[in-house]
Amino acid sequence: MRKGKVNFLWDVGSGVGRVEYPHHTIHDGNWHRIEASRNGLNGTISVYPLEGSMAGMMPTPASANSPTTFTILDVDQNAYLFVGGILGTVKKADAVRTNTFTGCMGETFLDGKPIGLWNYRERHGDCKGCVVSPQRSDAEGTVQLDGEGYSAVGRPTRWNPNVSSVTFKFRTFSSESLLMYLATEDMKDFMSLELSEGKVKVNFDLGSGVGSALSASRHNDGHWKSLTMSRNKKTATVTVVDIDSGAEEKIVTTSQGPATGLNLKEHQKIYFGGLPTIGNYR
Ligand SMILES: [Ca+2]
Repeated sequence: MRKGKVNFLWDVGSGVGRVEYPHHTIHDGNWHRIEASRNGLNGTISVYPLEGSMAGMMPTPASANSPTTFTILDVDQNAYLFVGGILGTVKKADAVRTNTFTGCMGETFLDGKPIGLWNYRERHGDCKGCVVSPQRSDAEGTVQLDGEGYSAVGRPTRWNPNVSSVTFKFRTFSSESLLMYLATEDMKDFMSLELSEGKVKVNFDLGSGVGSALSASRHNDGHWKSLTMSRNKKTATVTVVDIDSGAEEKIVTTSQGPATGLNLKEHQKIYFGGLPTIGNYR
């Protein structure tokens, strides 16, 4: 960032290419999304304002070319990726003028792969990381939860206590989180879907004892997952599909005792992505 403007610099071995995004400054306290791509000698940068008066405005991408000859960026497994600053001990390209950053960053991707900003090898300064960064809203009828909020939906009007079916997508690096929760007023009947050490955990009780299962693999790898839970009386099946790879994991569990119905009343809510801080939960 130079005087609030985002600069993208690259060198594939034949000289520095540089492009500045000219249309917005980003040091206004609002969240922005920066997209930088390089194809051969050509570098392109776009800045999407996510908040403030320009929120939602589509960017006009800015491009430039670096000097000719080399077009391949040689990066191997020993290369470091620095985010928000460079260690003083590392030799940086002369063209890069700044080596620190003050502010918040989140939702970082390299070549389409998410980078967990708390999964670092070394850290300097007292930054604890930002828990929340805003999302661009996309499909209608979709709620995006960013780590602070939760969503409560009313029980569907037509409710068959003997069967449950729910599908949603999630994407997270968090190892412990609540994906879905519902319970009757007396808390005898309940159902929850959680991440525990990154593994998907289902728990439910229809009034006569718990059924519980935990996935073998972790699903907090920052990739989009599609989760489907379907219950027929005492048996619940949870399927988690990695949307990119298509890899599927299925867990099945049966609850104890004779009860077969999840007797949620019409006014009771189903929670996604967290719970209100006031209340009694099981
Ligand atoms: Ca029941």
